[in-house]
Amino acid sequence: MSGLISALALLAQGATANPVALQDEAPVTAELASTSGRSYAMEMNFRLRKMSVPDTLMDIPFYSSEETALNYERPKIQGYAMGLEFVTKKDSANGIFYFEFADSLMKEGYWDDREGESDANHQDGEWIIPSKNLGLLTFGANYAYEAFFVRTEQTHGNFGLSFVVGGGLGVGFLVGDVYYIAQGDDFTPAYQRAAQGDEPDGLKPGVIPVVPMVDMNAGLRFNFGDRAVLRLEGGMHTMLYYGATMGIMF
Ligand SMILES: [Ca+2]
Ligand SMILES: [Ca+2]
Repeated sequence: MSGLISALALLAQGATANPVALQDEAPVTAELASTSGRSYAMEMNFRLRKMSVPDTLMDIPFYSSEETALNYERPKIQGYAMGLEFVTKKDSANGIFYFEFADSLMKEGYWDDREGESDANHQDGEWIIPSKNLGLLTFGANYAYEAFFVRTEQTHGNFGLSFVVGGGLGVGFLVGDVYYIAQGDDFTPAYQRAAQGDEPDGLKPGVIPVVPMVDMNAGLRFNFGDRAVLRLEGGMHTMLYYGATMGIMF
């Protein structure tokens, strides 16, 4: 019985001692909260992404180089996007506003439109020539939900790790031009006309000057010292992409 009483006394002591201890720690907690656990934060980030259209998608309208059996590689639609982000954060919600330039790495080359198996024609394709400055100027807004694995409060403000997933919409403006050489009236294939130095027939019709940027993103977000931010992400940015975003929180 006396054991129980002394245990209760200890508990009572603890109960009175604890609020004091919490009060002592309160300024520290508040300080941490003001930096890492703060409900509002902003970021300025630089980002770099590799974008590409997968071959499996290009195989639908065009023959692959293996199928044409010509010595011309079908060009890959791909490029590097460099841009800036402004991010506002509140708890698990991230609002990401970006603008960027996606510089095309697509080479000139032969695009052979697909016909039915019985009437396959590998001579009627077009030679497509992108101008040097071809690219997309994009801007848009994304939402990202953040699930915390390690909060910076748990590592004395040194390090944080979370999973981010989200998406958004934007708009992309085509910069530069796309020219084409068609099969000649005398049925000279476009690749042969290009090889003999024929001038392009003109601007490729049907190239869309404005494209919607549709985003679906997933990745990891690292916090360092509660000032530096790094995100490694992949997903869809109208094309498939993977990339890194680095910046500062304030
Ligand atoms: Ca055709
Ligand atoms: Ca064809």
